[in-house]
Amino acid sequence: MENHRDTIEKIVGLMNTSVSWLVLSHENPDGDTLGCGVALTRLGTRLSKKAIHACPDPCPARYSFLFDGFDLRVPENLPEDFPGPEGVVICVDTSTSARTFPQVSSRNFMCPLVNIDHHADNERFGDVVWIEPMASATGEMVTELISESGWGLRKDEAEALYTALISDNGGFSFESTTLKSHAVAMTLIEAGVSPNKIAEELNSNLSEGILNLWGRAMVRATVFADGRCAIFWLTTEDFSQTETTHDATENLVNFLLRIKGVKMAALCSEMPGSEGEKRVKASLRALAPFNAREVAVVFGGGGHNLASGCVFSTGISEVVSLLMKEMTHNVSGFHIDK
Ligand SMILES: [Mn+2]
Repeated sequence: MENHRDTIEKIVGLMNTSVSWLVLSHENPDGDTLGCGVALTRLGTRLSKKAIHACPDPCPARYSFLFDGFDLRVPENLPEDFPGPEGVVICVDTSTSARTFPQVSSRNFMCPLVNIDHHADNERFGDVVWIEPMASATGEMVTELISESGWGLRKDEAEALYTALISDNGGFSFESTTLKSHAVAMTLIEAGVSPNKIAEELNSNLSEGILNLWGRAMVRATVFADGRCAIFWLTTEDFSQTETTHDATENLVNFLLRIKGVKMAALCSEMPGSEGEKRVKASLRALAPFNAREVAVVFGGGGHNLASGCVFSTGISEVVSLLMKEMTHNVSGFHIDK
């Protein structure tokens, strides 16, 4: 197997020789994919590349502070002539090509495609593929890439990467956090990041509507499977009546893991579907050694062992009971010391 340093060298070489970079974030973007995208496009612009950052969905309000003076393009489809034969396409934090623009699946580019990600189930699309399942965020990897490159790291780039890092590892609190996560933070703080400033940007940006939405979920919190699992849900009416959108639920599911004894949690939310048809998205979280991905996979989803998701086209009450059954089944095989 190829050494990861060789892969980094290959990616740095490609980025150096390319005149244009197209950086792609995944659908329903989170802090990790957006932070990495912002850092790379700012870096590209600093290196006199033509750098564009695009995403199939708009940026949630809580990450808008990252985009001061820089654009996130949200096109229906990517321009056909960009980045062109002398360019490079870089997908960040994107486990499957279906989670980004259709051109990635159809390989409709005249230039190489680089895939940088930390999802263990990444389908390894692209010409140069770098996957580190041990990284707590793709931001960890992009920081390493830039550190190895000799390009230096400007403060605003480091702030975007620090945002990526802490939004994916829960401010160094998740199981995925390692010594390396902290070493990367040191690199970013050395480049001028104020941890307090970024934490404030991320944490102190709620609205009355978001609190009301969360309240609706929380009053429905249901503990089951001998206290090991918990679930709650939100309907389209909950979103419309609180004037919120689905991105107000990012990390909401983690609240359930704060119930003492709960090892696996799920949030089910109704999403607006086409032609009035309802879709339900489930976000699952687990504490090791429990495995949220195993449950998501049963319903055609995927993700990390401790954070996964799946989408249903059945009604929400059916989704809740299906998940309760599967989660109960999944955790019942475990015997853990209390
Ligand atoms: Mn990530």
